[in-house]
Amino acid sequence: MTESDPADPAVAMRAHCSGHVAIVGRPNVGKSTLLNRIVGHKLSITSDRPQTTRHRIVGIVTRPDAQLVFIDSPGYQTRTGGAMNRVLNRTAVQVAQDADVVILVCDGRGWTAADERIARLLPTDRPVLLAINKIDAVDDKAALLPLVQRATACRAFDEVVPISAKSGRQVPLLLDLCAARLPEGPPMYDPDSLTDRSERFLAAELIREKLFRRLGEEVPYDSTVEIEMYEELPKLRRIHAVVLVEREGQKPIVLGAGGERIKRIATEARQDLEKLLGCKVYLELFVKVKSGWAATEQSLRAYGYE
Ligand SMILES: Nc1nc2c(ncn2[C@@H]2O[C@H](COP(=O)(O)OP(=O)(O)OP(=O)(O)O)[C@@H](O)[C@H]2O)c(=O)[nH]1
Ligand SMILES: [Mg+2]
Repeated sequence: MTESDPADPAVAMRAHCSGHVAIVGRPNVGKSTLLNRIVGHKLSITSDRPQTTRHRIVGIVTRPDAQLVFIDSPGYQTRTGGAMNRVLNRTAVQVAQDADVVILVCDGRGWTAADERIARLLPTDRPVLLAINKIDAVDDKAALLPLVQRATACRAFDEVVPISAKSGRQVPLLLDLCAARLPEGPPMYDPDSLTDRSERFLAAELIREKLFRRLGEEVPYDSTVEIEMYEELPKLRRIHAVVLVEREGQKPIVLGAGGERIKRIATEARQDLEKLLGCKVYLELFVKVKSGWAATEQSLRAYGYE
């Protein structure tokens, strides 16, 4: 492990570096889990369902020698789809194009045709690192060798690093390999900043995470969350939020029997938010039907999807 030590003369002599590191890959490989592990806070929502992330999420790491600005992206869809898929794919490609360094994340349990298509889409004029994630779930480590061979057959990688975003294994090494490839420059953000996203945005995202974790098949994909009121008081946040669903029949699913499911969703989101913000949160959650909220790129923009 090559964690940087500011007392090390080689590190002390290097000029300060800063830049953007894109985290890209197909859905569900652990990109958001990796971002959260790197930053040490839950900034990006995660679930065991594909297409959980819908926005670019910034996570900032400030060290004595470098400031690394990581950008989590929506999982790149290789099947064709509607307006949401187009918007998500555009974001994923843009994130890689705007970065100084790219981390392509794949699942150590197998390299797929979807991984290959994404690998070929990535820029060829800047460093691309392959992070083989979920190695905690790979019993036979020898099976990683054919995966590396298949991955490197479709493009060159600057480094190949097996990691576990879940346990944190080899994540410090990945961080150092990224830092070593950033251009010289001063910090871009205040050293205390963790993200460029507002509390209001993070609150909506944490609620959306609970929809993904608590609701069955299609409802999370047909939902979004809007913050109707966000009041910032000393050591307290008062929030009114609405879960928007596509169809009338989805409303009782979100509510659950006697409103028990929405209550649980609100409680879990509130607890996560209190942990992230370090203050008390009052959260009131409602559900409304808004047909067609995701039908077109224009309507998606109205709900904050770039
Ligand atoms: N065993 C294991 N599971 C992991 C690891 N990293 C992530 N996961 C799990 O993989 C699932 C997907 O993780 P996410 O971080 O949401 O994946 P993602 O790539 O951001 O997914 P999208 O946003 O949908 O593209 C979750 O159930 C995670 O807990 C890991 O290192 N080991
Ligand atoms: Mg994600």
